[in-house]
Amino acid sequence: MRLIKILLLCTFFITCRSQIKAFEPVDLSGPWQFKFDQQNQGIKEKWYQDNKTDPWQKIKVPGSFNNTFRNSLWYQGKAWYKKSFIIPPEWPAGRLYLRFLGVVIRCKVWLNGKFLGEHLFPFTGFEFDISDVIQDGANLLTVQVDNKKLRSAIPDTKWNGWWDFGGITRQVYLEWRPDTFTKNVSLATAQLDKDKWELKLNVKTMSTASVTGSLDYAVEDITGKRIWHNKSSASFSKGITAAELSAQMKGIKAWSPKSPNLYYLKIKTRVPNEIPDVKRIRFGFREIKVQGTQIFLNGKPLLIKGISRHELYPGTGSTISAIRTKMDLQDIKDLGCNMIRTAHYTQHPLVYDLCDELGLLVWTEIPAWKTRTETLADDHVWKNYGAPQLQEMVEQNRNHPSIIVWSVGNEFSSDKAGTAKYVKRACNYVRTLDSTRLVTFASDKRERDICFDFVDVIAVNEYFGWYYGNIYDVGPKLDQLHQLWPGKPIMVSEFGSGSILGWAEPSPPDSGKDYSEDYQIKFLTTHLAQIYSGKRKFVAGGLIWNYADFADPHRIGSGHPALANYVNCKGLVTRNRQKKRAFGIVKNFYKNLK
Ligand code: ADA
Repeated sequence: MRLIKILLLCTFFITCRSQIKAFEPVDLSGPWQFKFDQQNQGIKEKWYQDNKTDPWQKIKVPGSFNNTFRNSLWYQGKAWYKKSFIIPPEWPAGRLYLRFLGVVIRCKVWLNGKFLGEHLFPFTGFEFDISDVIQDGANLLTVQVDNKKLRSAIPDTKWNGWWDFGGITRQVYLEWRPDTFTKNVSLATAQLDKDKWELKLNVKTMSTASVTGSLDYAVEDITGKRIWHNKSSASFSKGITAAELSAQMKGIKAWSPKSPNLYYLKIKTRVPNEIPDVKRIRFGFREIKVQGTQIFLNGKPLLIKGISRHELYPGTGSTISAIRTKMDLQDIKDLGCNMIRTAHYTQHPLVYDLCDELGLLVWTEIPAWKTRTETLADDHVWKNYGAPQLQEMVEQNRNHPSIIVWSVGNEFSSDKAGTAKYVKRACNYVRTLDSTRLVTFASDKRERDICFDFVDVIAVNEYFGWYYGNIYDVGPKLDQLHQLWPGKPIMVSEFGSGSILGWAEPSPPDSGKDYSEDYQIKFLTTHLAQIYSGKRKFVAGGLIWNYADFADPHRIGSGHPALANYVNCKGLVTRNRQKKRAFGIVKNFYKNLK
């Protein structure tokens, strides 16, 4: 009898486990059908309900149409994708969602001929509830993508600092969710004592009806040991119900680049007669703040040793494999860095996951790259592109302990009033979304900037000795900035020079665009020595431009080496990740930096 009971119990658990397992999202990656729409005929001819296969072509999702089809590298305009799918028959009643991780630049989405909605900017995710549109058998998903740059948008037509690879460049998932599920969790951690921390949660639950149930919270360490638990009954109203709670915990191991300790938050939403919803979020206990002219991480002064990394790789555009992403970030960690800048946009969720694991701090941003003043000051642009893009960047990535800086843009005219209007409202808006991180932007106006009052840390891009001045101007410039803004930390958010692998120059100059590896080494070592002189306590460190060479449409002519046409070659490694001599020099410098 006892054996039968054990067998029955095992069967029950295996069935339950397989059932929960069976509800994993369906990844719609793979072959889709594709058609360019240069004449913008698609909507008029209702391509969103075109079940024919001819004359559609095959394309891989995720990926870009610019590097899939011949002679399409420069294409900017409309293009259509479509895919048929069925709902897994084992999925029970509940809610069905389509989740996109990112499309470049804009898109409109239809399902079974019904318009679901649109997304107006690149590099952040979005989703649609398709529960009421889905049908038995095949469902036809069509997406109109448009990678034409617009003047009144963010990014705008000034964007030409990296290649515009258009398409469904990140994964698309089909997801089952119970009628009552956790839709959004924002967590924040604060240090109370050496190993005593506070965890604050704001949990938004979505429900299709007013129901009562319970919310079951637990925090576990990386071994699965439960360190905190809280269960409470809950009344969920139809739509969104917000719950806030905070808890203090002892014996916590903080997250830092040296010790990237991670924990799991589990939230189980139970409602009678429904399959429970279990949300599992990996996070870390980490605190970042500015005190005077220094940045403090977990109560200790932070010295940033960083580098920027574009999400670009030859042949795959901005769709980079998981293994390549991991190799890049491991390389950056081996370089001795403790921070990366995801210049100039919100990158694939895997980047932040890996930075959490490897112990790399992150500066992430929206692609307001040299955006025009009149565009940034425009209220319509703010409402449709600025605010929602900042909101998606923060809300989709805020639970990563690695992220410490939200940036509202790069090298716009922050010496002009119109831009100051944007910077002020963007920084303040980001703080309403998340008051636990630093907010700033990367300035190339430096001593002429009028927006530094709005930021937590002053960040300046400088190319002394490359575009202007000479390599020894950095120190005096930092001192000048400190005299103008004595109360804030300053960091150098970009510095770098171009080099061609194998080019040598026995006596490199002190300025000018010399593309030898020797000059890149001289440029970087002199800048690093001034940034990390140790004499300037107000300097929080720097972010080298850039980890790798990358596709850049405005790199041609005016002295740019022809063999590097359309390539920004300021990387420490080539596009294919071949190390240049500067990589070893920088590694040595960062490793010996105390
Ligand atoms: C600017 C810009 C970078 C890159 C750099 C360069 O600082 O922010 O995106 O274009 O110049 O390489 O010149």
